[in-house]
Parts: sequence; structure tokens; C-alpha cells
Amino acid sequence: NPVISRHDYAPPAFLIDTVDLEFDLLADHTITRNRMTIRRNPDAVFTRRLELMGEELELLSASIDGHACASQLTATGLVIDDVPETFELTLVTACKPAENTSLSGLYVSNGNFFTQCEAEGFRKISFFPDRPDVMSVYTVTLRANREAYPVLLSNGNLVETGMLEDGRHFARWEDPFRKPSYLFALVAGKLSCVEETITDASGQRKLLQVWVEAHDLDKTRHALDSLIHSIRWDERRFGLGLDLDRFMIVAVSDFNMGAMENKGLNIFNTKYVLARPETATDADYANIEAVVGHEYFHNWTGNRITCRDWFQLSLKEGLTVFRDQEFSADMAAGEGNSGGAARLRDTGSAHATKRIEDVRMLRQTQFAEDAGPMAHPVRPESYQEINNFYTVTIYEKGGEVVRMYQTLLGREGFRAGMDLYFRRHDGQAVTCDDFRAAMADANQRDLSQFERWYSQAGTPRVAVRGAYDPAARTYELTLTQSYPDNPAIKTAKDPLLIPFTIGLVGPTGTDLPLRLDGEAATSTPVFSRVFELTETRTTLRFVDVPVEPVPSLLRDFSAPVVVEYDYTDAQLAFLLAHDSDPFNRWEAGQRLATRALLAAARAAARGATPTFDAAVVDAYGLVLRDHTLAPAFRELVLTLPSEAYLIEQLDVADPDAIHRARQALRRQLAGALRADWLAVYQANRLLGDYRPTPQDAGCRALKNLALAYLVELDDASEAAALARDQYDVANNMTDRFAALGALVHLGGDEARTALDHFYRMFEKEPLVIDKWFALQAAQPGRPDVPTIGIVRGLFAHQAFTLRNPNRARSLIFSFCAANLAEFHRPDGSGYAFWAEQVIALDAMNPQVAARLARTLERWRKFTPALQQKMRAALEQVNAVVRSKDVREIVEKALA
Ligand code: BAL
Ligand code: ZN
Repeated sequence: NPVISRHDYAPPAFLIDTVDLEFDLLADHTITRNRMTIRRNPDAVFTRRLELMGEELELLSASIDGHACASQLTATGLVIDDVPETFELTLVTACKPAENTSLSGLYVSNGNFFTQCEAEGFRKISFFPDRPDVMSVYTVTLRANREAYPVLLSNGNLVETGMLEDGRHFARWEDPFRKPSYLFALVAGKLSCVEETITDASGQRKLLQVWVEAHDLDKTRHALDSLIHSIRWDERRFGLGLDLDRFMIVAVSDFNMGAMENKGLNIFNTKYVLARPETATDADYANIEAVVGHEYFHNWTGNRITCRDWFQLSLKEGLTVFRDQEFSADMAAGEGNSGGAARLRDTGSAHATKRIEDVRMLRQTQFAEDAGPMAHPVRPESYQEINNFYTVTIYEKGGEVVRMYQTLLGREGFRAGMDLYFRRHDGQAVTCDDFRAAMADANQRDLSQFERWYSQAGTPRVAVRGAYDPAARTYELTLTQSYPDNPAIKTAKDPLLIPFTIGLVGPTGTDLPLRLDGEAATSTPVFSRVFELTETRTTLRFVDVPVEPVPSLLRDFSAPVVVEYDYTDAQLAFLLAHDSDPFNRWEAGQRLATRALLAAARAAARGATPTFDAAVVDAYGLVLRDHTLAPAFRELVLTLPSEAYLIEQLDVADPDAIHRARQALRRQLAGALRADWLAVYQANRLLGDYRPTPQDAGCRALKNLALAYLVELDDASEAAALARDQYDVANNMTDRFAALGALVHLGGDEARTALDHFYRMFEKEPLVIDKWFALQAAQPGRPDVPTIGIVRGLFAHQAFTLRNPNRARSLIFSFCAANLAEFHRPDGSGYAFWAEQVIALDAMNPQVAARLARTLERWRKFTPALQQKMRAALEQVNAVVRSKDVREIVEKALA
């Protein structure tokens, strides 16, 4: 594969001011006429050669200013020599949407047309320099058979519609905003919409639409509400309004990503649109709100200001992740707006819950990525296939980098930086450096060191040591930054500017006032402070410290780093019980459990029976019984660190041993706290109509966690009865699916009966059938029935297809990425299955194949016997792989 390097960036040789597209839509042969006004870029190196990208296109004609022109097809597209200074180029091409299984470019799903152009899908629609710094004003005319394709949508405003001969009709759309081709979209087909007109903050009327297949209309309200909430939130929090007369969301079931922010015409995976209580879980409801927000927020952070090149991807993704996280947290806390359902005020806890969920995900996935062969900085230095760089580093670590500006500058300072960013760059394609400069200049801050967060890969460590001097009443913290070794990381390892929030907890559990040596005493004591670490080693000397404190480090996870501090178990139990920072309360519990689980896993790997100290169980019991804590928070604390997270903490991981250790602690917690689990189960049963509020969702989560623990008991008859009853009476998918999970965990005839019942009940709901596949693929194996046998059986099920990414993910990814003990069975059966599926998907949909390929990239983490089998599977794939997507992943893994 050719390597594309950030340092090779050069401005485009030609600029394209307008693009006039006309489509004659036929599934097996679509004709596209693309008329472009082009001029030489005065800021680029002079050339008379116009180079356009193109894939899977048939060129029917090319003309310049109305005259046929010579052109050469190349391996990557089309070249036209001796072009004038300014000219109009018209290209007529044909493509085959029905044969396009990659779901990039123009494709057909369930008989309707859709597009996906980010990052480089537009080159499958027309020959074009489809790079984000070529921005044009688009006019789009769609022509198609009216009966088959009654709805014709594209970006911007609808300016004309009409009938044509032969039963065809047309629609013309104009998007007044210049945009890169990756934001182009069209949709054509049999779709229905719910719509609402709102008045925005400036008094203008805006039409909002959610388009779906007619039978899904009853599942659109939550998405539409989420869109309205997003608009209100962005107006209020950032002063940003909707800039088009209409905003459309379209749902499609065949989609590689979660959703796509095409200007004015967002295209969504159905998974992030469709919800009603009977079919969608609380997590689905929350994800829909977050993704609708994310795509809407891109309208400013991504569309109005876009990326100069794909190395700057985090400029829009990190920023937009941060914005959607803030939106979700505000919505959960009842600070969303007045338009939605009434919400209880539960601010602190709701914000903390969201933060914990986000950080848990970051640490499980992004920290792993940073430690593996695909490690890359938030602004990568190179790539082979840009689709492989829509990563948790670009998104989630990028979101943390943006969050750190807010932590360093304060909310007002951050807002000032955002305002300056929009004033300077609206309508432009810019870089991460431009964003950082806006933050620095708006706040008169030197943020040059902060650049390292963009240029250096890897997860920094901050090792902390504390020393109390009772005579001097001082407490000294020494904080030392470093990076772990990862041969895949070639970037510098210079000290970062780390915002590091600290509190000191006194023996009664309250925070002590913080004053550094040399600082004047203030009348209002401060109990939690952000310190800026800039050197390899920083020493903080606190004075007037009356007693030895327990340090509460990196409160609210103020930077994406690993903190190393040698807490005793007693100190962790103390912080779990008392820390005023809810994030660190949770963190203390996770540290306590992680330490116990890693010791138990090492014992299990040696063949010993894992055992756990009563102190761990007692600490968890206190939380379980603490009714002053919100149920959602208790559920997070009482959920043990995941197997994937635990694997990352070990140098040599044995997934089976980790699974046995974790199961042993689950069983011990179930048995020792049985009465408490039962009480919590009963206390958190909700009566009445389903509401997807964070408070109700928290009760359901805690209740269902209790059920999941109770089915671990040796005598699970009581739990089985609860699960059966819950399954039967549930009025929502969260409870029904949790009960089904409990029954499947118990196994036997009852599990089979429930699974059959569930399938029949939801046969016509693909997103629910995805859950049905996923649950079975993720179930623990039994000695006589390894899960791989069940997975292979389901592979042959009539409802299974590799072509639909959601379905493929529901069965294959759930097994390979979420059932680690079974996937890593010592016989290598999981790896053989993995190799088969990567190869099969590679021929069909390289993006999905590459995602699956990544589930084996951490192969060097595992025991030598597993490593050997994983390496063989990687080599098997490497020998036959066709796409550059999968090749990049597999080659980097093997390097
Ligand atoms: N831009 C790709 C999908 C998303 O991040 O919204
Ligand atoms: Zn995004």
C-alpha cells in the first residue's frame, strides 16, 4: 500500500467553485453528469495537468467549455492535460449502485438509493479531487422513476420538482454553502417522514424531518425530539443556530458507520434513529440522543469549518465528540431545555455518570489502541487507508484533548476560544493548529506545549508519590510523567501540559483546603484544584495540612493519562466511601476490584482457585446499600472492570484465567450480598409507563445488574423465577432483554424457549434481531458446548447475512470482541472463524472487514500458545487479503 504522509500536504492545484450534478438513477446503471467550474489555484504549484480521483466508474464523455477533450484513465482516476486557467469541465459517467456492496459511494439498500462520501466515497460517484480542502457550491438534480423512487433528497434547499416522460420525475436541490465533496449526499426511494416546524432563537421557521421506511414511522419521535434538543442546546451553549431552512435525517439499515453529517441531509444507521419502548433499550435511547446531537453539532464543527486534510480529522471529530458528550450530560442533568419531557434535577450525579461511562469506554478501547500496532497521535503522521483512522484515538482521545482546553481555560475561556475560531475560520478548511491558536489567542495563553497532545502517540503515565511531614504540616506530591514502550510509536515523548485536578481527603472523609507553599492564604478555601504539569517531574508542596490526607488524583479524569499511585486497599475503600469527586469514588472501586481480579487471574492461570478478600466484598456492599447514591451511579460502581480492560493491565494475558477470576468475584459478590441484591432488585422495579429518563434508566440498570448477579448463585431458582416473570411482564426492551440475558445465562430448555419466543415476537424488527444474535454470540461457553458452535449454527440461520453491517457485527463482532474467553479458546477455533470472516467480508465490504481484522491486532498481549495461533491466522489473512483497508491492519499487526 502507498503511505500518505502529513508532511506531504500541498494545496490543491485547481479549485472547483461550483458543481452541478445531474443523476439519472437506475439501480444497475446510474448516469451522472457533473458540470464543474474550475480555476487554477494561485496558491499552488503551477501545473496544466488536472488530476481527478475515480473508482469503479465508466467514463462516457469529457468536455471542456462544451468541447470534447482528451483524457486518460489512470489507476487512481482521470488525468486531463493542458487545461486552461479557468474552465467548465463536464464529465458524464456511469456506475452500478446495486453492485456496490462496500456501502461507500452510491449504493442501494432495500431498493432505495443512498450515498456515503466520507472520506473518499465521492470518487465512486464522479471523477473529482475529493479532498476536504476543495470546497464548492453544489446544485443537484435527481431524476428517477416516480413509482419506485417517490422521494428524492439532496443537500440544502429544494428549489424545483416536476414530472418527466416515461413515469419519471425530478427534484432539484441547491445548497448555498460551499462544502467539500465528502458532505455531498443523495437519497432516493420509498420513504416516509415525520416532521415538525420549529422557530429558532432568531425567530426563523425551520423544517425538521426524519425519513424512514413507512413501517418504522412509529419509532421516530425520540430522534426528532433529540434533534430539537440539539438545536436548542447549541443555540444556548455556543450561540450556534441552524443555518438552513430545513434539516433532514434519513435512516438506512445498511450503513458502515453510526451516521453521517452530510450538509442538511444527515444519513443515519437505523440503529441510531429508531426507538420505541418495546424495541429499544435505555442504552439505545441514550445513543440515539448522542448521535443525533453529534451529527447536528457537526453542522458547525465540521461543515461550516472543515478539515484542511484528513490528518486533521480530529479537528472536527474530537471537537464534536466533546460537544455531544457535554450535550448528553446536560440533558441527563435536566439542563437540556424546556421542550422535552420533564426531567428530575440530579445534576452532579448525572454529569458524573456520563463522565464515568465515557472514560470507561476510552480506557477500554483507546488506551488499548494506544498500546498496540495501530497507535497513532490524535493528528496522525501517516496512513495507508484513511477509513482505518476513524478511530477511538481520533474521536475519543480527540474529545479528551478538547475537554482539556475547557479544563485549562474554564467554560468561559473555552467559549471565547470557540467564538474566535468561528470568527476567524467560518467557511474555511483548517487545521488542529488553527483551533489551538484560537483557544490561545482568545485567552492570551501560550498553548505551544499543548501541541504535543496532537503530535505524540501513546497514553502518558503519571506516577505520583506523596509524603506527609507532621512536624512541618506539609504534604508533598511528586508527579512524574512518562510514556510506556510501544515499538509502533515513533513520535517524540516530550513532557505534556497536563491539567491534573487534585483534592486531599482528610481522615473524616472531607476535603482539606489546598494551599501551596508560597501562596497567600485566601478567605475562601479551595478544595479541588487543577494543577498544570509541564515538566517531566512536578513537585507540589501543600502547607497547613493538619493530618495526613489520602490524595484524590486526576479528579473527573482531567486528562487522558494513567495515574500510578500505590494506594492501600484500605485507602481505596476509604475513597470509595468518601471522595467528594464522584468520578474518583467510582475510580477507587475500580482500582480495588482490578487489583483483586489481576491477582486472582494470575492465580487462576497457575491452576489455583481465585479467592477474594472480604474487604472488597464489604466495600461493594456499602455502596450497594447506600440509598443516598443514585441508582445509576451504584450500577456503575458495582459493575466489575471488563475482561477487555483487565487484559490490557497484564503483560501476558490468559483470557480464560481472567474470565474465571471475574466470574469467581461475581459469584462471591452474589453470594455474600444475596439479600442486598434481592432488596435492590425489588426496590428498583418501576411501575407505570416506560420513560427513557436517566433516573428511570438508572433504576432499571441497577435492578438488572442485581438480576445478573443473582443468576450467578449456585441456587439460582429464585433468580430464574424473577427473570421469567420479568421477561413475561416487561413493557420495555431494557427489561425484557435483561431478563432474556439472565435466562440464557442459566441455560437449558428455558433459555431455548425464551430465545425462540423472543425471535418470533420481533421477527420483523431487524434491530431487535441483531440483539438476539449478539446475546447468543456473547454467551459464556459450557464445557460441552463451546460458543463457537452456537455462532456457526447462527451463521447458517435464515436471518443472518454478512451483507448488512449491523447483522455481521451482531454475530461476528459480538463473538470476536465481546466474548473473549470463548474467542480465545486454546484450540484456536475462534481464530479460524475470524480468518474466514475477515476474508469473506474483505471481498464485500473492506471497511467492515478491517474493523473485524482489528480484533486480533493485540495478539502479542497473550500467552505464547495463543500468540502462535493468532499469528498463523493473521498470516493466513495476509496471504489472500485484497483491500488496502485490511492489508494495512494485518501488516501493521504482524510488523
Ligand atoms: N463523520 C463521520 C461520522 C461522524 O463522525 O459523525
Ligand atoms: Zn463525527
